[in-house]
Amino acid sequence: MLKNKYGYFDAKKREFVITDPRTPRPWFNYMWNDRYAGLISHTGGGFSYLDSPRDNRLTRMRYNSLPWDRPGRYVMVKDTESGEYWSLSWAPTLNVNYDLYECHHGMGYTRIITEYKGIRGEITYFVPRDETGEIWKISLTNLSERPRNLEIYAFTELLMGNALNDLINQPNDKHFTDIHFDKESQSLVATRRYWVLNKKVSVIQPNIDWKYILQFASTLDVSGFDASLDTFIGKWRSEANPLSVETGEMHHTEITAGDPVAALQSKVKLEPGNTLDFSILMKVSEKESAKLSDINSWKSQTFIEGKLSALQQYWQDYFSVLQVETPDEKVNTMLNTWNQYQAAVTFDMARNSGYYHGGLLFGTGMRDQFQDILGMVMVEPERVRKRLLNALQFQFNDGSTLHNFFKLAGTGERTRHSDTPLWIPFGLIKYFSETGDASIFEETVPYHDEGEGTVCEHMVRAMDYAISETTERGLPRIMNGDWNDTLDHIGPKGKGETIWGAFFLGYILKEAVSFFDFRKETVQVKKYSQAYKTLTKTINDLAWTGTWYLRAFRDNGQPVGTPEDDQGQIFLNAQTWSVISGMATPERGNTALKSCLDQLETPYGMQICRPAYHRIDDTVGLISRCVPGKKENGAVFNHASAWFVLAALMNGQIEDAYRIYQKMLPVNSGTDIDRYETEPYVFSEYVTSPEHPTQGQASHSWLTGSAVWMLYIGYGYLLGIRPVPGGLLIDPRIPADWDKVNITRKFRGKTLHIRIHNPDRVNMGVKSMTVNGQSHDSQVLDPEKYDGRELDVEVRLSDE
Ligand code: IFM
Repeated sequence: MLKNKYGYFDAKKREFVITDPRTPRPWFNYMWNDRYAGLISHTGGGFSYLDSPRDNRLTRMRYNSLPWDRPGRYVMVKDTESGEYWSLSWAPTLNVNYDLYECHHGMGYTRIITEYKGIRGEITYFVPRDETGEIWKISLTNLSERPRNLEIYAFTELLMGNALNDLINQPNDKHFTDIHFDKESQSLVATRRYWVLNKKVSVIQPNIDWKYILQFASTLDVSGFDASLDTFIGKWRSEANPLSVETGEMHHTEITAGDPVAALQSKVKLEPGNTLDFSILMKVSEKESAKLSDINSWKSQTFIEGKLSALQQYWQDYFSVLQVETPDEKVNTMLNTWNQYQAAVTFDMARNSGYYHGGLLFGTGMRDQFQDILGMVMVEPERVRKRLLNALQFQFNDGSTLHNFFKLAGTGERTRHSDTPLWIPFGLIKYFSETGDASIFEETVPYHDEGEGTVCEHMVRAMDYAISETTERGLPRIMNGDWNDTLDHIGPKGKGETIWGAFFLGYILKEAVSFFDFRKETVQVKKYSQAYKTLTKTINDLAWTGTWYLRAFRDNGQPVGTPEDDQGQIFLNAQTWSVISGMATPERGNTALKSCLDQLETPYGMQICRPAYHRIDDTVGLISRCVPGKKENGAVFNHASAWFVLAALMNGQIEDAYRIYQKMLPVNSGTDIDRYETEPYVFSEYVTSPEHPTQGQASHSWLTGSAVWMLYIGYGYLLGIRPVPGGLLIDPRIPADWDKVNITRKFRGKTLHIRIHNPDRVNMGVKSMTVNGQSHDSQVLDPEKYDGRELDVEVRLSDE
């Protein structure tokens, strides 16, 4: 079993179980559906929102706060005999020593189990798949031998509206809250009498209502309530010791101004050995059509159980699309569960709503969105299709794009990052390769400024725009940065050039050529093949240093990333993409990757560049203002490190690729989890490199492009089962000591049971392949050519 000192993986239940709450950071999970989402830490901390974490936040979480993850969704139990009270999620009453504490972070739910003074509490937090609300499902068991009189307090701090405004204008914002207790539905009914929907910070406010009401209810009889944070918590106190809990007196405050809380009290008696099941409900409805009594239907145990099992069924179906069995338990754990799950989270949360991403600034990044489909597209292609069509609205007529957009505001920022438009063809071709759905290219989508075009036109405009934004000598202008956001001052005058961007453009051109070739569109094939050829020559003429490729040229023509530089000497992306794009000659590709291994390999993966910038360099940008060894300034930036794994696999350096892949797995962090700090079940954006005293420390977990890339590279290149326009390409590139791999993959309406045999212990080379017992000549399998829903695929590797 995989474990560390704070917990272990339960592979069967797909849970990470935390057994000691004193983790080095709060360890989070997500519970969400298409509209309603929440973060939940292993202590019950976190926040919820509807549609947009910036514009429509429901509950509050304070950033930069101590303790770390406050507030959250708390249920406290008080023993009326002793007066002692404790929380069912450890926080906020941290100092209690429980006889048992377990937090089970599972798929879309988090269950926290505690035992204290003979009372066992189990609280399961989840968001139903099809409701705008959340449920805290609770069981209390009396393990002691005497009857217990208990008071139960459930509470959460409300925000209701614009979270950015709440942060900067809370003393004024609190004049618009409105909460009362509805006797009929026995629920607290909360709303706000205005809604800030500005696209930026502004003193001008729109004259509109918050469109929703939020109801907070219990399935138990309510003996008291409070809507005012001040009266519930009391003066000079915190959520760790609320006055109302201490005194047992709720104030029944209904507020029309003030800081809002939703707090309910219930009183119960538990006989020895008895269990009481109840739930706390939070439901959001549109104000105009809301019927307060609707929450009553949520109160039945059947409803609650039904919603929980529907959620479990959803995830069971989700994982049935891809399951693997390799000799490496860590790879299995990541690919079968956590990596897929994290990919689903990034699909919906982008780089926006997390503990490290406050949900106020980024919205959905265009480039992130078109990459983040890589996991979800296998499972819910229709949802991905809709998402792609939606995102295309943020492309301009000339092919350029907004850099990011906000769901409710309907617009975002135009930052002129050079790579962003090119992720459009990237995502669309990947979508097509998975689904074979050519109809998407005929859909019409408006441009963000004027006019409209088919999806195919959108894609072509993105590429043509990128080709047109090249300098006289034919390299892409870096503009305000490329994938590396922090290389943002290399080309302020419009002359600076990106070498990584050139390889990326080359990769997209190559992909476009195969795509148009598949569609038999010869004009496009010719056009983009020519562009690829010309660009390949230009890069190789201008950017090769003899040992690796340069990263960029500044406005004044000075190169970035030369062997002579004493900082920012070598950049990983320029080397890896020289191979991924197929633009490096085999000799240069080998040399470039060897330079990466010599210069950039660390115990945690590959550094993004080295040496990190120790002096500020105004002609490079933010990268050099960040401390050395962290983030883009020389950390092991997992997204970029993943691309090394990809390049090495493509280059036939399988053992190197596998070594780096393994080093990057968060599961490995168990060896020194106190140093690593973040959740061991998901990738973090980066791990501090040896160039910083905190080396080995991870940060910005969950919302990172490495989630989808490590998944895609893992199943698509390492195990080598990869969608291409013509079907599924079978080209495993596995460690030589793996004798066999089994894969179940649903693909274009069929279930494929793939068995890879490696009797000669080689890394790669498909010697023979059979489908349903019949020999199959090509490595590309088109399942639509076969009858029946199940296909047995036998693959034999050999270097003969
Ligand atoms: O490429 C970006 C990404 O869009 C957001 N996180 C940081 C990456 C590197 O700068």
